[in-house]
Amino acid sequence: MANEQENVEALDAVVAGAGFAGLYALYRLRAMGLTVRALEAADDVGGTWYWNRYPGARCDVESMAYSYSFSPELEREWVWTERYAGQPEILRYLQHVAERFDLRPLIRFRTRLAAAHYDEAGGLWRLTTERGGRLAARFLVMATGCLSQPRVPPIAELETFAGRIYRTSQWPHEDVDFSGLRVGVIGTGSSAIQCIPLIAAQAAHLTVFQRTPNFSVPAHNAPLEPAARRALMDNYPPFRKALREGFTSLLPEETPQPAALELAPEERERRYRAAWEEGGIKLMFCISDGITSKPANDTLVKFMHDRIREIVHDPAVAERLLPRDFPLGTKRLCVDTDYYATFNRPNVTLVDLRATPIVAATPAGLRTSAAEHALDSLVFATGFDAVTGALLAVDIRGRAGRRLADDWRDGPRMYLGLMAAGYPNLFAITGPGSPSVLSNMVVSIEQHVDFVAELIAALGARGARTVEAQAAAQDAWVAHVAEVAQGTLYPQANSWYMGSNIPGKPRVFLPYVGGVGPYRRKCAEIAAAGYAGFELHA
Ligand code: N01
Repeated sequence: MANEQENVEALDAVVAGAGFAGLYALYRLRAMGLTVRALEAADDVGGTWYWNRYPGARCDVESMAYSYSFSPELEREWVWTERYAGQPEILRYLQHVAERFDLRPLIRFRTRLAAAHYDEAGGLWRLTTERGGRLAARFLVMATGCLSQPRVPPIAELETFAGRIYRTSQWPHEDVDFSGLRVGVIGTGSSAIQCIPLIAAQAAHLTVFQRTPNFSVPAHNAPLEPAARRALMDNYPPFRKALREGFTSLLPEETPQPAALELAPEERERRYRAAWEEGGIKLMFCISDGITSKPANDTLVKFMHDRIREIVHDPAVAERLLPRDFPLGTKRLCVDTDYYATFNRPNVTLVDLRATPIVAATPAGLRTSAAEHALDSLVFATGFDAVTGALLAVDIRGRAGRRLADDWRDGPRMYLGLMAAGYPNLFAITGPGSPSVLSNMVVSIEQHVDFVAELIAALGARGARTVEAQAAAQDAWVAHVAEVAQGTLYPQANSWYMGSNIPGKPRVFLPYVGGVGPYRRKCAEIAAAGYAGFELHA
């Protein structure tokens, strides 16, 4: 409904973002009879999977698990083709979901939410888009993603570079052909590790600019075997239940594992080998204490160092590829196809930026403290302002004009990673302090959206108009999130989990490491207790 006088569109709910979270939020809120719109900066649905279309982009969670569970019909009709789905297939899936559930008419594309100010008198969020459009809504659902605010570090004189510049996080839609070209990739995180083998196979020469070497395990991706796929498709409910109730939501079977040092060295090696051969992140989870005990973690690190030395022929290059300054898993474990072997190619050079930092770009390439590297194209795979970046990119102001950016100066503060005290009816899907990036995002997204939808329904049932977190409950949750993290090795790394990749960002562990199943049970208990820790107002 448009209020002609003010030219403000008034709605029950606005959802920011049309990726996995936004699409499901639209589906749920519309089903409750709310008037709802999504604002999406891109010209199509997909979120992460719309933007990150670089060569080799692929999910590191297995495809059958990395999909919605809310619709049995959708589960029956969508046929995943590979063990790990590539970006084009996931994007097609999300486009299919948008069409199948007729969500597109609810989405305003090419529309970025710029500001959200709470109007206390009206009990409304007043929203402004980047192009000056105005809306008003009782509920605002931030489905803006955890890894959606790209970070490109400044490089001196980059404007002088005569070649083309790409960002993995905003890859062009048209085909990029590196044939015959000298390409540089900056970064060695998950995005770089996926695109490096493919760029190396196409380019005349690839120079990898590495600041911190990373751990990566083989994906062993393959087409899904039709009979096994069918068996799972016919029997999804127990599989979904196991994902939801388990600790990680990444692997359906979570049998208890022994502590690393309880095992004889040969048995430990056998387990690590088996996990390596199976592929994917299982290596992290084939012992119980990999992320809590440094001596246990050291055994994983040694195993990985041995594999890297085995794969990479040139011992000097292998040594440069060995991660040494953080425990395995405290930065997101990468999953690759032929990453380390790529450094055996004659057309690939590894530059160690710790030894020889980048000084400046030149018209012909990049100059480090040791040499000039001639490049025709430069690819930034330099990461994101994770978890809080997309939320703080919007000028959010709550009660009495308080600014979220001020309230979060020393780190994000949310109750359950869902709501912030002083910001009524504003929900973050997979916000800071929830399992989010440590979990299977689709599982966590569905849980949060369901929680929010049920909370909104509870408001209606009680005749209440607003809900917000209580400050005391929020403080206790934030302290709990920090305390659980302190019991792990995570704080030992300079990772994006800790905000360390963004200059000036507070050093706070952003996700909740207490486990997906336990977190879900906690949320259910809170709801059953009449939404303990939340304030509901008429
Ligand atoms: O980003 P990153 P990403 N000079 O932050 C380097 C998910 N994801 O886009 O470590 C030189 O991991 C930086 O070096 P350092 C996944 O959760 C999933 O790769 O800061 N280098 C690092 O090497 C992942 O963790 C999938 O020293 C600079 C790299 O850039 C998350 O997204 C695929 C630099 C950034 O790595 C982010 O991954 C892709 C500088 N000034 C992504 N600044 C899958 O599902 C930064 N770097 C498989």
